[in-house]
Amino acid sequence: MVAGVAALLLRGVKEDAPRAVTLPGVLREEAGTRLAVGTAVRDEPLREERGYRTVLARQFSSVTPENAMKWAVLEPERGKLDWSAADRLVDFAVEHGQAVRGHTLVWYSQNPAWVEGLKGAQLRQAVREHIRTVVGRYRRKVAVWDVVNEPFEDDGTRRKSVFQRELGDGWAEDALRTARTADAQAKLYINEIGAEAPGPKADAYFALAQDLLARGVPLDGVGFQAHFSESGVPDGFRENLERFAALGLDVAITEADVALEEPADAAALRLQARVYEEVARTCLAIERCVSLTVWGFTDRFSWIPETQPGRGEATLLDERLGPKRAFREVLRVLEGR
Ligand code: 9MR
Repeated sequence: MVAGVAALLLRGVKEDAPRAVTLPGVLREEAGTRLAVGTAVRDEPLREERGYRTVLARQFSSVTPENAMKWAVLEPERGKLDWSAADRLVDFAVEHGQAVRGHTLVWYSQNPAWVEGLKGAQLRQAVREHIRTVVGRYRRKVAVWDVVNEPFEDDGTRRKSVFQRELGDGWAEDALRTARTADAQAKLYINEIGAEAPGPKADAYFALAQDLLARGVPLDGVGFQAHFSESGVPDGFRENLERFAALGLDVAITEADVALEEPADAAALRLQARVYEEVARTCLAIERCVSLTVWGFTDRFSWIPETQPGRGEATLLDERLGPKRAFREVLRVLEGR
């Protein structure tokens, strides 16, 4: 017994890591083949927490590396690639029959310093090589790629980034075409934050999708992150997704969570459950909505408290991996589909 505990500690398992509790149902089973139910995954608990791994394997049919495939993580120094965290997740997914959403190839954030310093043609070459290398490595293992992430500002203009500055609007198209040369089968997506409801950003996003399709650029789907809060699901969410689906594209909810002011009381948790429910219902109502991914599945690991002090409790399970009302609601929606 004592030796067992010591062995766990030696392997780096946190003493206070929760065990997986029995949850009242299995999301991936209820969703069946209708849609993938996914989550963002962190490397640290994937390595260190058995309870986290157990819930991850059992509940979800799709996984997204929360950070492990970002350029700064993969290649902090030019030419020195570190695949360890990304490989760990891909191996886990293969072992548990899960799809992988590769996230993300070209994004304004989390780039290595050396990329931020490149100019013009050199940057174009580096981006192409990055995409070919990463997509090529995971061919047949990563089913879906967020090739282009968050290309717009809230006002619908192109987001300022090294790519936009050095390469102009064409970087998104170039990224998609390059990804297609590296993997003929993977579903290629653009993914956006805050474009859930009609408005300048969603309209610019729609115009981009239309334009790419009209010019024969390889594009299979559009992602809507769905980072929501107690203010609820914005009006027009469903209609907005439907117009993209009507273009012949798959749509996906890629990063759903519902941030609350801490500590959240029972009323806030009820409200949160309703928001999750509506997100799930919206996806099910749209035939082309092929996946519903949450941005972390336990309040123990979520970007919200780390970036929005005083807010949190945004996920389906509490810090001990116990079910919140939101989990039961999503389960109920999937059961009744
Ligand atoms: O959840 C991610 C967090 O751990 C990182 O620190 C952060 C870095 O910017 O990125 C977070 O994930 C983002 C995702 O990759 C793209 N959409 C917005 C997500 C939340 O910021």
